[in-house]
Amino acid sequence: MQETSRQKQGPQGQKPDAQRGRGTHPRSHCICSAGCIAAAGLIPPDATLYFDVVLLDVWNKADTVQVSTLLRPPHCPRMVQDSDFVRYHYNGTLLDGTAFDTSYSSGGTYDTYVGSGWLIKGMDQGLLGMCPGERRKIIIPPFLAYGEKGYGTVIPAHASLVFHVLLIDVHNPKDTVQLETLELPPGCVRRAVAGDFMRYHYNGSLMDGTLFDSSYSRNHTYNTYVGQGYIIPGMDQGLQGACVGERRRITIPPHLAYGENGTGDKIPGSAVLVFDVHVIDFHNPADPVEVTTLSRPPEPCNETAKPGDFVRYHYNCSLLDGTRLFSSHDYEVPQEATLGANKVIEGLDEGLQGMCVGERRQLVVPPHLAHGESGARGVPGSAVLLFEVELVSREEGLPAGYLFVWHEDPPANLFEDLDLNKDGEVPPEEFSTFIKAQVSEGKGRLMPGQDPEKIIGDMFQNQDRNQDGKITAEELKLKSDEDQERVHEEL
Ligand SMILES: *[C@@H]1O[C@H](CO)[C@@H](O)[C@H](O)[C@H]1NC(C)=O
Ligand SMILES: *[C@@H]1O[C@H](CO)[C@@H](O)[C@H](O)[C@H]1NC(C)=O
Ligand SMILES: *[C@@H]1O[C@H](CO)[C@@H](O)[C@H](O)[C@H]1NC(C)=O
Ligand SMILES: *[C@@H]1O[C@H](CO)[C@@H](O)[C@H](O)[C@H]1NC(C)=O
Ligand SMILES: *[C@@H]1O[C@H](CO)[C@@H](O)[C@H](O)[C@H]1NC(C)=O
Ligand SMILES: *[C@@H]1O[C@H](CO)[C@@H](O)[C@H](O)[C@H]1NC(C)=O
Ligand SMILES: [Ca+2]
Ligand SMILES: [Ca+2]
Repeated sequence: MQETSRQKQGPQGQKPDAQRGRGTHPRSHCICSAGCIAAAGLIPPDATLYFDVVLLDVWNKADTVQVSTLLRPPHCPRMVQDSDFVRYHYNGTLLDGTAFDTSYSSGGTYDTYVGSGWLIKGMDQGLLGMCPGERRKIIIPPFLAYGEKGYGTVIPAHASLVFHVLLIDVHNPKDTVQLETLELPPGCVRRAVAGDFMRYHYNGSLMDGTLFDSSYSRNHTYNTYVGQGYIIPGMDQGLQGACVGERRRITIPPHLAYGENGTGDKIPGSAVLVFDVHVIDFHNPADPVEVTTLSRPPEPCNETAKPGDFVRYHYNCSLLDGTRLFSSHDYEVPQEATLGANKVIEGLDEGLQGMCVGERRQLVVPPHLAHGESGARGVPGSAVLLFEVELVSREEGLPAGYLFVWHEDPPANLFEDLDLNKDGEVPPEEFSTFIKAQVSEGKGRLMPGQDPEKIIGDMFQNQDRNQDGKITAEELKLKSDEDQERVHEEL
C-alpha cells in the first residue's frame, strides 16, 4: 500500500521534496504597484486614487490548520489516527477559489498513510479524527503546505490551501477483525467453531455504506464451511463463535479481505469490508440427531417405539429461523410409518425410536440425516431441520415378509377350521371370514398399517398356488414351514 501512495504524483497535498515554507513575510502587492505608477509620473498632483482590490490570500505565522466539519454521519465506527491508512476524495483550491487539484480526475480515491510523512503537514493534521463518510473543509497555511516555493505552476509561493475532503475508508495495518453483535437470540447454547458448515445471509458494504454484494439478491443463503480457508480470512474468523439466529457485524481490514488490489469492479484496493451477517443455521458433518423430550405421559411406559414398529405420529417441521415447512395437523390423520424401514428421513426415524406413546420430543436434524446438500421441495440444501413430534400410537410390527402371525400356536387342524362348509375347498369368502375371526378373538394379528382386506387378499393369493380361486388342503402351507424357521407359525 505504501507503494501505491508513492506512485501518486502531483500536488494532492503530499509533501514536496523541497523544504516547507518558513513563513517569510509576503510582499504587499497593492502599495508597491501604486508607488510604481506614481513614480512613472502618470498621476497628476492632488489626484484622488481609487483601487479595486482583490485579496488573494492572507495568513499569519501564528495560524494553525483550520478544520470545519461540513457533514458527519450519525454512526462513526472509528476515527482517523496517526499511522492509519486512509482513502479519501478531495477538491483542492486556493483561498480565492481557484481549483488546483482534485482526486476525482484519477478515477479512484486518494490512498495514503496519515502522520507518516507522506502528506504535507497540514493534511496530516487536518485528517485526524475524521470518520468514514465525514466531509471536512481544511484550510492550511503555506508553512504547513508548500511554503515559499509553491508547487509547479498550480500552487503559487506562499499560498494557503483549501481542501474539501470526503473520507471514504480508514484502517490500520495492525487492525484485526472487529465483531459487533447486533442481535442475539435468547438461549444460545452452541456457537460455531472451525469445521462447522454454515448457512447465512449477508449484506456486504464498504465503509462509506456502499453495498457491494448481498446474498438476498440471490434469494439464497451463502453456504460454506467455516475456518477452513474457503472464504476470506476475515470472514473465516468472524463467523466463528456465532449462534444460530445471531445478527453480527463483521468489519474486516483489507489485509484480511481482498488486499491492496481489491477484486472485481465493486471492491477497490485497500478497502475495509463491513459484513452484516444473519446466521440461519450451522451444523457439523459429525452431528447426530439432537433429541430433547418435551413431555411424557404421567403413567410409566414399558415399551417404546423400536425398529419394525408401526407408528402413528404428529409433527411440525421448520427451519431453524422459524420458517414453517410442514405440519401433520394440516391433514385429518396422523402420519404413519414402519420404523427402520427407510420410509422417513433417517433423522426422524431415529428420533421416533425410544418414544413412549403420548410423548413429545423436539428433534434437531442435521442435513446429512435429512434432505442433504440438495434439499427437497421447500427445503433448502444443507438445511438443519427442527421437528416437534408426538407419538400417537405404536403397534408391534411383524417380521419382514409376514402378513399375519398367531400369538400362540396355530390351530392343529388349520384346513378343517378354514373350510367352514366342509366341502374340501376354501374360497376367498371362507378365508377372509376365518382370518377376521382370529383377529377379533385376539388369537392373531395382521400386518399393521395396511388395509386388512388387501392383506387378506394377498394372503389368499399366496396360498392359492394354482390361481383357481380356491385353496385346497394340499395347497395350504404355513410360511414358517416354508422358511423352515422355528419362529411363530404364520401365514
Ligand atoms: C468536489 O467537487 C465536485 C464537483 O463540484 C463535487 O461533486 C464533490 O462533492 C466535491 N468533493 C468534495 C470532497 O467536496
Ligand atoms: C428473488 O425473489 C423475488 C421475489 O420472489 C423475485 O422477484 C426475484 O426475481 C428473485 N431473484 C432471484 C435472483 O432469483
Ligand atoms: C496487485 O497487483 C499488482 C499489479 O497488478 C501485482 O504485482 C501484485 O502482485 C498484486 N498484489 C496482490 C496482493 O495480489
Ligand atoms: C440486508 O439489508 C436488507 C435491506 O436493507 C435488510 O432487510 C436485511 O435485514 C439486511 N440483512 C442483514 C443480515 O443485515
Ligand atoms: C408395565 O409394567 C408394569 C410392571 O412390569 C406392569 O405392572 C404394568 O401393567 C405394565 N403396563 C403396561 C401398560 O403394560
Ligand atoms: C404443531 O403446531 C401446532 C400449532 O402450530 C400445535 O398445536 C401442535 O401441538 C404442534 N404439534 C406438535 C406435534 O408439536
Ligand atoms: Ca369350503
Ligand atoms: Ca387353488
